[in-house]
Amino acid sequence: MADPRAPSNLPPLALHVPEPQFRPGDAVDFASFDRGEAGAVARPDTAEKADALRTLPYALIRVLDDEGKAQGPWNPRLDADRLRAMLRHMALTRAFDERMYRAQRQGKTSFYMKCTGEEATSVGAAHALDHDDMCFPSYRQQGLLIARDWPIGDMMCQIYSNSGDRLKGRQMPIMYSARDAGFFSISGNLATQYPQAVGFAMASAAKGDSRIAASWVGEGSTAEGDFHSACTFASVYRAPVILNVINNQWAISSFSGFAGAEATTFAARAIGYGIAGLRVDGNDILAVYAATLWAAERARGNHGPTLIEHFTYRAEGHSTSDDPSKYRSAEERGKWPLGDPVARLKQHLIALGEWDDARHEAMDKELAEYVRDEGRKAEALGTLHDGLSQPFTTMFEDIFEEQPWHLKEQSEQMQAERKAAGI
Ligand SMILES: Cc1ncc(C[n+]2csc(CCOP(=O)(O)OP(=O)(O)O)c2C)c(N)n1
Ligand SMILES: [Mg+2]
Repeated sequence: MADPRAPSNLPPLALHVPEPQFRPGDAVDFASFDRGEAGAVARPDTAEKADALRTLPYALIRVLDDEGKAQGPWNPRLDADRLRAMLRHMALTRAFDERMYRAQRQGKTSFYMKCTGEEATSVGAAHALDHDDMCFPSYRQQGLLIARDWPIGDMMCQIYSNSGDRLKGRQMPIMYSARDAGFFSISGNLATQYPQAVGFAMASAAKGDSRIAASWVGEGSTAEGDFHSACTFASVYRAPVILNVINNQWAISSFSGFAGAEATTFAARAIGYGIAGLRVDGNDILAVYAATLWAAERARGNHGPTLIEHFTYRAEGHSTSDDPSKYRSAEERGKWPLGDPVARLKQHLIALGEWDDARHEAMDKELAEYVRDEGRKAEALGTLHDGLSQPFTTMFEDIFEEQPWHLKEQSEQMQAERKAAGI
């Protein structure tokens, strides 16, 4: 028998380990990125069979061109009032993020996550969905709640885990839950919301209801098994669901290559499951709106699910616990070839003669004051500086309708130990 340790005359194998294009200190040039032309991608019928849509996951649906003009068949032709409402929701999301980021730096909360640069992906989707369609978000979709006009004061109380927090301090800051806004509780376990959304959509179809579901994951999270089982179920049962992948290029300090971006697009995952896949410019709110509307119409017509990759850029750190200067070039944000979603919609409205710099400035000022006032009201109900607002004794409550014996026992033990420790 041949000695397995004997030197082989075959060429040595080499393991490929992805490496991002740019690291701290590198000059950034995105010239190799092909963004295509605004208006160039055809818009198929929403009832089209998935195998006739196979080129779409490799294209990039764009509506707004560099002059801020809306181009091509995906132009949703929205009226100026709707465009201004979307601009306002994106600007409010950004103002809210700014305020809460600073609140974390002031020690008022332990944690915050911004969605700067990605506002269009949730605000655009919220405007295209019906108000009662069910959303299964990740932690970076605060724009959904804001675009559904959910009170920002309620979101702030959740972040502060204060006496106004409906969730009684039992969720991490920013892990909102708002049944009345059709916003499913956020889970820190990545991608769990995907099978939940598909399950909701299947149930909705099985009951003959008319509500569809939509879910969002980051591109990094598509490497989770839950992403793939959700796609299988969605395909098999033709679930009325929109599966959004927010490709913001980074998963904390891992670049998108570690989730498979070097080999193909995230939208192209759809092909293997036999579902429709679209790839859109995620910084172009008109493209996001149009793609969501297309997918919603497809789902409502019982033609099945759609996977939408939103190509965007995480302009800031992953969270307040992150320092992106340690792993990526600071130049990336400024050189991003698809610009900024707020600036692009503003430019579009100005090009239409429906907006101007003075109005934009006044809106930003008004929103900053609104966020500050709501912030003061929320802070009056407690922040991290004030310690716990929710009594310890309630920690084991509200899990079951009737508290089972083992939780009762654990609660009593905790209270006895705290008493013994003099806390
Ligand atoms: C199952 C699981 N694995 C790992 C983590 C830790 N974690 C939290 S966020 C994150 C990165 C996710 O990146 P991505 O999916 O691209 O979303 P983004 O933060 O870019 O929006 C990781 C690894 C987690 N919360 N859950
Ligand atoms: Mg990401």
